Amino acid sequence: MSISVALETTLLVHGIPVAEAPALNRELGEIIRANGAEPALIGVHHGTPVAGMTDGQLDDLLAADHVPKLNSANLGVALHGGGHGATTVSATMEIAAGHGIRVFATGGLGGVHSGFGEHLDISADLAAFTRFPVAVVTAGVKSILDVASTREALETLGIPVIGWKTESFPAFYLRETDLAVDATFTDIDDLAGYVADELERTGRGIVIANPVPEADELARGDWERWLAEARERAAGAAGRDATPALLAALHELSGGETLRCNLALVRHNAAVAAQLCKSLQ
Ligand code: PSU
Ligand code: MN
Repeated sequence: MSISVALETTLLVHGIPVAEAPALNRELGEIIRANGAEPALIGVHHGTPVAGMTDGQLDDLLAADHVPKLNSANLGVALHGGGHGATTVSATMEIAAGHGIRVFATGGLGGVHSGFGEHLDISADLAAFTRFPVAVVTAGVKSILDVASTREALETLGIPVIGWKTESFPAFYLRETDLAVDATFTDIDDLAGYVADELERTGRGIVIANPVPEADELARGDWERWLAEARERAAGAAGRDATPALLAALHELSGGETLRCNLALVRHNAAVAAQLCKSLQ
């Protein structure tokens, strides 16, 4: 089995300020190596899907104008067009699976949006779990979403939602919701045994929900205030622009508190993903 832990480029290119991206990428690589695995940053560079982007390739994406955000729908178009592209969870899972990579660390999954008018907006991230055999370590779904509807959608799609040391389905900036996981694991070798069997048995993906560390969680009251303001500020953004616009508005309105929390939970996910990857060897 692959010794690599996948990382995604959308988080770096569209999810945090560009100036923070090279340092976060380096740090995630160090965390993954310190926990016994190898990092593989996934993205599209000059029309080539890359699993294991170099610092120079990431710099090219960060310096380019309008790098498209790729999911399973527009990944092939970007490969055909020959430009750069930042992969979201779905496209990263697709490329990871093609390279035999079984573990992927991200921040938060996309899901069912709320507060954007009357039409549905459901991330391609969810359906990707029904197609690509990758275990994705995530701090739950971004709490900018309709978290309860997202949990139901995961259930509808038959996607296993596993809690790492938690019985509650976490919501990114918040450790707990009143929603449940399908099972809770507290031992990494036990988790690896289940993951290996499940990936092999089904050929589909698994959500590994890993709550943000206690010290980095946001206060619920602050969070609710910032979210309400950010929703107003990002109201003009729709479709693929919605998530980056909301995250950027939150980072600004919170004076960097949501960004600090976001970085902390991604680091934590990288550590757990690397431990899982090591135990899978
Ligand atoms: N996690 C983060 N920040 C992000 C994302 C995840 O901490 O920016 C990205 C992921 O790439 C995820 C995407 O797949 O947001 C979801 O976007 P959408 O809602 O448009 O599907
Ligand atoms: Mn969408």
